[in-house]
Amino acid sequence: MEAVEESRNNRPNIEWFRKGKFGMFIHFGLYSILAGKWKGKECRGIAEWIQNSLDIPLSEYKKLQDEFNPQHLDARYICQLAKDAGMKYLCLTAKHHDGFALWDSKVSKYNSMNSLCKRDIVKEFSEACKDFGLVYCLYYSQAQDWEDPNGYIAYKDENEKKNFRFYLEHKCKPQIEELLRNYGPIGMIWFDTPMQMTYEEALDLKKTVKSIQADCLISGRIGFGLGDYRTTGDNMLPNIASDKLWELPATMNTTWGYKESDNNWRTSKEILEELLFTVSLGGNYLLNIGPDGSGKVPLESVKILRDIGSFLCRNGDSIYATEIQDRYPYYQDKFIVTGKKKCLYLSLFNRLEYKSLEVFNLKNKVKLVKILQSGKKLEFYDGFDLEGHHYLSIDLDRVDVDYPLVIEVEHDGDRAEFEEF
Ligand code: H79
Repeated sequence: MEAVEESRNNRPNIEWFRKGKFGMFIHFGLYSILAGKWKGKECRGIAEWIQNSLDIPLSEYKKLQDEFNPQHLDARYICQLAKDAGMKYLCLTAKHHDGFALWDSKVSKYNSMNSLCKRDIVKEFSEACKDFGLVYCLYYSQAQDWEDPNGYIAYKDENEKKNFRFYLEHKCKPQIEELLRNYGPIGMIWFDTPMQMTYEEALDLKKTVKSIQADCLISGRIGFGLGDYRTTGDNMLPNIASDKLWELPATMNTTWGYKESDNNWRTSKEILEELLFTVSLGGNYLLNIGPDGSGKVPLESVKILRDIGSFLCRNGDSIYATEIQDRYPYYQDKFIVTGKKKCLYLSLFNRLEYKSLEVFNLKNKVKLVKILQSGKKLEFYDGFDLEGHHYLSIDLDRVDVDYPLVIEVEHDGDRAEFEEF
């Protein structure tokens, strides 16, 4: 590890992550074929866990390999979708907990090249990402492997009997090496569920990654604080800001892998608001799609991505390359604050009751206020309420406004500063 610590490896290139803010997560694998159902039984919760949650015998689940033929899975189509949605990076489940690899792995025969379709899906996405200018990232479940006799299985209580070291040396590390050597630059490896891996094992894995691609970021879920950035819990939006690198992985409905019965779609507005809120707290947003067994992206997901894209192509300045600002001192749901040097963005998702917006306690001297997407200038003035509190008042009267609406406030500071209440 010394070599790693002394080289620049501990300071990988993080610019793309800091500036990009928004990425696409793709959960795809054998489980996508089952769509949340096996022998007429519906699985509980997230569908990529179906083998585990319905106790499907491995011998049965493995048979899916002979059916795996996602004819409609088109890496270029998905990259185009991501790009049009305003996403800057893409993270594919190279290997999820079930152990099935989506590439031509020499380490284990349990892979897509040995399936009906004989395709190297990791390669297809690496080429498409390159063409579309997306940073390519890979999810790899490092501790759980429900196919390897020595991989861990959560909630089944037989992990003590396993020779995890053997799995680490003979499957996990060699597969990580394949992924990092054969598919071009990888932006990050998204490890997940370290379970009872030890510090030494996690460090060993980190060293493996960094010795091959020093710039490859490692997700917080490698454990022991060894990641290059932190990951919140799945779908867990923090309520404090942090300037350290972090990311929120989120779903559009309530599953990651495709589940036919899951129609709990969130609205585009809810998701967009969460994206903006995450960015305002200093984080990145990794939004998931789960293509079905044939490789089709659910229509609802496509619609959501298009809505977000249509907002971001006009209002992208409110997220990309923004830096953390002072927190607005009051809890309110009128606007979300993001910004960068000399620029503050107020994103409004809900129709205002009165056609003026009050921003309290702003210390910076305001020079100009305009609607971001049209450049239309807005009247503004300094006001004081009857208690003497200062506010910036922005006049939206006589302005046709469409929500969501982003207002850009030009000021004189390096960042927006708010006085405490
Ligand atoms: O890849 C996605 C999830 O599969 C993975 N993280 C995201 C990014 C994840 N790994 N573990 N968990 C999530 C925790 C999962 C717990 C549960 Fe269950 C699985 C709850 C419901 C399904 C176990 C099986 C408990 C009930 C059924």
